[in-house]
Amino acid sequence: RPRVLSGIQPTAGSFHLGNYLGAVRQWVDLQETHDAFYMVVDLHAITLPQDPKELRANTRLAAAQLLAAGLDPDRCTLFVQSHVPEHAQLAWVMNCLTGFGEASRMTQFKDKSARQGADRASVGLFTYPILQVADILLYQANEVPVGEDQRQHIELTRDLAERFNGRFGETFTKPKPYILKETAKIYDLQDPSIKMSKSASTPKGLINLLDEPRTTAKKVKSAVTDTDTVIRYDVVEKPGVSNLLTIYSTLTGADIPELEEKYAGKGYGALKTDLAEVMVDFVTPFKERTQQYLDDPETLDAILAKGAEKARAVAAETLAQAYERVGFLPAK
Ligand code: AQP
Repeated sequence: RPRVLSGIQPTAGSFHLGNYLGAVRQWVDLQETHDAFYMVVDLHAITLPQDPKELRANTRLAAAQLLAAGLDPDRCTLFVQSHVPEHAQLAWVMNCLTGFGEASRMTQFKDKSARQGADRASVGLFTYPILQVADILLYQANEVPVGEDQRQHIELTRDLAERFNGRFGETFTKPKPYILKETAKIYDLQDPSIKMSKSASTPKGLINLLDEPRTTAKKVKSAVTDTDTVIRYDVVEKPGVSNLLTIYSTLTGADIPELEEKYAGKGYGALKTDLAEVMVDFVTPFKERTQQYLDDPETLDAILAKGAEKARAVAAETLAQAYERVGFLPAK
């Protein structure tokens, strides 16, 4: 089976709809066909300041949401990044192979550090894509299911795999991004020119899966569309409506032309009312299932411990090989 690896940050508490449609949903599907490794990336989370208690609680919460979304610990390996120390260890080697200018070109760093104020951004935020390189290469992943915003980091991973292999001998698999065109970028409901994001979206533009379902319905109903009334998929002329159609189509399985036909002549109100209902039907059981996992932290921690053990077996082997190739003296 080909292998996939991906991760999600525990920082926001609730996952948002962009995280789910852009990434997590694909993770659930891929566990059926791939040898799948998924992790809650707490090392990445501390690139921005975190309250320790909240970070710990949010890490469990992220794992609970992944299980609620449909990850099955018997079909995939689910773990917490800091439980596998090899991530930080390989990251150091990768840091030393990356050019400063190369790292400076990462657009996510530019965006996030600009938002923070350049002086306050940490060195960790700067090298975060390189930790991500290590995350992926440790598992020799063939594919990495992510949203469009991560494409540049997968490119960097490919470059560094090639560089390491060229310099030290064939060691790492060169991974490919797994990005579904339709859901690669879910947009903010109030400003469909930007991606839905926990840090850049306003509360009304961001659908948190753990919000009260009533709140979610309200946000869908007040989504920005345009002054026209025609329901047509057209990302350039009608970004707001197109975003709603994408969400509707992915959550229900109805294809977009079918939806255009269904709502022909009906106006935006009808589309939004129905989509609000679809969303409520989706988030209500999701929220309940998440709570069930949170109510039983022992089971949750046991799942994560078993996942870490499985992940470590793979990661330790890759790291040992990389360390040997680099020329580190083996410890006796
Ligand atoms: N709007 C989106 N559309 C499609 N995919 C998205 N992803 C995030 N936003 C969208 C994908 O979700 C996965 C997890 O991302 P993350 O751990 O980077 O989550 P995050 O940082 O919490 O996501 P945000 O909201 O994008 O955070 P900020 O605002 O900090 O940048 C990834 O695969 C990502 O592509």
